[in-house]
Amino acid sequence: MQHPIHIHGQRFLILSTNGVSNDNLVWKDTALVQKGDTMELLVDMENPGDWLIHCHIPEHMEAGMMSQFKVI
Ligand SMILES: [Cu+2]
Repeated sequence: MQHPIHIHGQRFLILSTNGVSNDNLVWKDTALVQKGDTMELLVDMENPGDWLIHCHIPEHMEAGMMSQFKVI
């Protein structure tokens, strides 16, 4: 199972996956996270407001893969 994790209102770089540095740094709003993976992100929090981070798969969102954050 994989999870397309989406962050609303901001952009981010994937710095590493499972401790392995990413040499192809590009701004994203969604990352495809494989089962058991750990990603290190650098999030550009320049867009104020109340935002969501969630998995794009509806069943996963309903199961709780969703959270809110505020940028002030
Ligand atoms: Cu998911």
